Amino acid sequence: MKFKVEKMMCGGCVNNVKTRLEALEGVDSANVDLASASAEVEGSVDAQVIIDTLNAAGYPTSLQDE
Ligand SMILES: [Cu+2]
Repeated sequence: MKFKVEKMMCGGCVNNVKTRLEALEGVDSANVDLASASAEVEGSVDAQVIIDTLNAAGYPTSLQDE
């Protein structure tokens, strides 16, 4: 699944988002990219869980069409 993740400003934000995603149950891997403001998540987690988690962390997130 690919997500648009807004308000990431630096490498610290990227690491923060990546750590939060990989802490979620069902997430196998998360690749977060600052330049394209996106996150690619592999696993069996529900997209809404990702969106809620990152929104709560201060990064407005939405599912991106393939
Ligand atoms: Cu930052």
